[in-house]
Amino acid sequence: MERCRIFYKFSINIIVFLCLLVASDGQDSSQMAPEGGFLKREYSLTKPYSSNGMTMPFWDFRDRTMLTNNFIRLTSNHQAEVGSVWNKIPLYLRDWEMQVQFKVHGGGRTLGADGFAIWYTKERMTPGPVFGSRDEFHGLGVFFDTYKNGPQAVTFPQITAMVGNGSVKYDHMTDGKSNAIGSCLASFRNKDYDTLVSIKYVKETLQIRLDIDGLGEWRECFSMPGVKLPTGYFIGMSAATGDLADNHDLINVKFFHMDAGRSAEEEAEDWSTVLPGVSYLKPPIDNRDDVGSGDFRNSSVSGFKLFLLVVCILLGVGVCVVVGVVVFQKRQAQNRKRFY
Ligand SMILES: *[C@@H]1O[C@H](CO)[C@@H](O)[C@H](O)[C@H]1NC(C)=O
Ligand SMILES: [Ca+2]
Repeated sequence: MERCRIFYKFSINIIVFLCLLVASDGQDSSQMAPEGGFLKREYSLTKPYSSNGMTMPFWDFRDRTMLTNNFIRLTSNHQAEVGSVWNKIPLYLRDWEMQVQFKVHGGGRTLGADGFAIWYTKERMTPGPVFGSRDEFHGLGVFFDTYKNGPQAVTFPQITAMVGNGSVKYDHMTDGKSNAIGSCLASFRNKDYDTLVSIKYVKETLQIRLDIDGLGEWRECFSMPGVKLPTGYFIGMSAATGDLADNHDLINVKFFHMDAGRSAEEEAEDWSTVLPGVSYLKPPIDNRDDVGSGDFRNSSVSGFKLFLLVVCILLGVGVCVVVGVVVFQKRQAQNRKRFY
């Protein structure tokens, strides 16, 4: 009888554990490793960010940036602030994907400013006029622009991306549109749910996807082939406020090395001297103001999880029946013993 009870408890524990595992579909799976992706801890930024509140192992920060237990605040909801975090280790991987969970929120119900940027650049830790960081940069800038500076009739916020070669300036008067390699509208301010962006750079194609509707799926902002970015640059994030302001918070950064199936010769090539740029002379901008419908982020997983859930329930029912029968039989046997 005692052995039976222990077995019963053990089985229930296993089942509860399995079911919890299957059911815990929220936070974690939203940033599961993409197919062919390997998490690189030294380029990621996850909680706890810091053991002492002052330093982070792989990242530096400056200006108004503030570390808390649950987020990194690049700027707070005050006028004329800048802040940034920068990774310390030059990145020598050619194919990667970066998933960033962020939160932009402030008192202005419809208006905030100026936005934040995610960088992959030669320069680091240099404040300036482009979302809190320097202009005439070498490399990639992805801008989450919440304030319309230019006269063009478009809705905001919008996301634009630019590849700089060190001599091109970010164009504030067109909100970066005049030299953008792609853009899309994206309403990411003041959301109650998680907002995420994926920046994927594999085989010289830059793809930007968003999960900002609380649906747990990626939809494409834009995709651009022929983007040349050398290795050896730095990852960073910066933000700025102006007359209007917002809290610009980073929740986490998950960085994956992507297996692009490159040949050994390709792997051996030195890509640190490549000039940043785009193969196309006239990049097709303005063609993607509407974000397309994306694939379900977890679709392949959902099927598997459903299967696990069914197995889990069947297992639970099975064990309950077996244990019930065993207990019943033992009771019967004991009753019989008592009678005779
Ligand atoms: C950078 O790009 C601009 C615009 O495409 C071009 O005019 C300039 O010559 C380039 N500079 C370098 C150093 O390649
Ligand atoms: Ca702007």
